[in-house]
Amino acid sequence: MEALIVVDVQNDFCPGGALEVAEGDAVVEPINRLAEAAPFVVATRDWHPADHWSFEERGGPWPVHCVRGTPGAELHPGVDRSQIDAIVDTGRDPDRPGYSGFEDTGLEQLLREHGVDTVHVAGLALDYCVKATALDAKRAGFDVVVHRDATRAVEVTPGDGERAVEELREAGVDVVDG
Ligand code: VGL
Ligand code: ZN
Repeated sequence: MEALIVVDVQNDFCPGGALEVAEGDAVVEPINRLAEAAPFVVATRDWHPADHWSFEERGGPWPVHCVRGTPGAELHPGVDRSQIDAIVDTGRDPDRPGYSGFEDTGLEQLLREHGVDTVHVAGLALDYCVKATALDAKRAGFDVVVHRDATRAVEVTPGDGERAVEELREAGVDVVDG
């Protein structure tokens, strides 16, 4: 059984958002196509309290983004809701990293309940939440495929996207085009 995890395709990570990823919205169409082919689709949302550790005002690396319940935290309007079977909210603890869709969410159990053995991963951002989610999926024992063209990287430092791909491959994650 295969599942697709759509990571954090939210307004704040798309052009015009609070933590804009270059071409972030370019993942929407390829993800809708992947979702059509996937029997089980989980969308994650970065879903922070207003005092999350990662915000600059608490000394963290990021501007305020994806505060739960705000328009910036909504899924991009182009994401086909009818394909999504479950939504998993991440980064809810003010003091925990919260990059991975598997951290404190019950996602692993949800996938197991659905008989999932292979996990496809796409979304935003390749060098943070996509990477962390794919690595945790692999550690949990799933076969993992990351769809490169259905992701974009933040690239705080240029090359972070390609370094993420290398790290994923070293961990045994299959990174494919498309
Ligand atoms: C993410 C930075 C901060 C992500 C979330 O979804 O990759 N990146 N919060
Ligand atoms: Zn975040």
